[in-house]
Amino acid sequence: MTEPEQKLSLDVAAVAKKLATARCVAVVTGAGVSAESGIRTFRDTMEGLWKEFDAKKLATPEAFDADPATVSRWYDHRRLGCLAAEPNPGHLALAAIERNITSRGGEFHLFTQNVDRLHQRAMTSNVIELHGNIMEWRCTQTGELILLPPEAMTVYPAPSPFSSGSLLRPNVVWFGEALPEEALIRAYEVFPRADFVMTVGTSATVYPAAGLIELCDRLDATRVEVNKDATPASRHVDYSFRGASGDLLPRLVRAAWPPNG
Ligand code: BJW
Repeated sequence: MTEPEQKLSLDVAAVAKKLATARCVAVVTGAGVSAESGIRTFRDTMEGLWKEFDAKKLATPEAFDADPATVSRWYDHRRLGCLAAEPNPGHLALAAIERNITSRGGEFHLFTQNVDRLHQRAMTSNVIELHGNIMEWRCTQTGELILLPPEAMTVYPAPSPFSSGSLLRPNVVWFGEALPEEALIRAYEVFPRADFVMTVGTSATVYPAAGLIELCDRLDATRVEVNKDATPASRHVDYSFRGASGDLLPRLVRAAWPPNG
């Protein structure tokens, strides 16, 4: 075994030991977790017909007001991509962590910035959506929600069935919009008291999600990052694992709860 591999094994074993005895686990995930399901990360999302657009400019209320047809078409395109995708070993490992922690009376909270619903489809129960989800759309006038059928919309932008003259927009949180209040209240309640916090597959550049891991107050807490690259969160953690979440998270689960252990 090379020296870096040896260090990784030792670190995984040390983190797994902490994880296996944690009482309250809080995780924040981002687009990197879904990359191995074939969903492009937010900052790498533009391909094909969308190459000339900038995701950061489309994900705003101003963009929707200026050009609702283009923004609706982009989100519908992404919604169909999410529906066609399947949870990957990273999603499944997080669901396994939840099962192991809660089966012995611990708490597990998964805060996700992802709008793709893959954590729920991987059977994680306690998923808190920080940025909404792309499957539901809402009336711009009344706020009523509708779960769209699994095929492309017929017209962009889609008229709202709830209020004449209004439109449907994706039920996601755009730049400059407030996150769901209940989700933030939960995050500000859970992170300070968690004894194991982990950030996975996020560039940790979009607030307030990027700051959640820093809310962890306990001196005895274990702070972990799993990401292909270094991020601003890397300097706030005890362990920064560099690699794919679909490899590293299952490895952590196997070390924490060995199959024959
Ligand atoms: C892998 C991998 C693999 C790849 N394995 N890893 C404080 C300071 C400065 C600015 C602000 C601040 N507070 C608020 C702001 C403004 C703003 C903000 O943060 N701006 C920054 C750009 C500076 N925040 C907001 O506007 C938020 N609202 C707000 O604060 O409201 C206040 C308010 C209060 C009251 C009334 C009104 C307002 C809202 C933020 C909403 C963000 N929405 C989006 C779009 C959602 C819909 C959509 O998907 O289109 O959410 S933006 C986009 O970024 C999306 C993502 O959830 C989010 C985070 O991206 P993520 O998940 O980190 O993805 P990437 O692509 O950036 O990174 C992927 C990572 O994975 C990379 O690191 C890869 O290396 C890694 N990776 N493959 C492991 N296999």
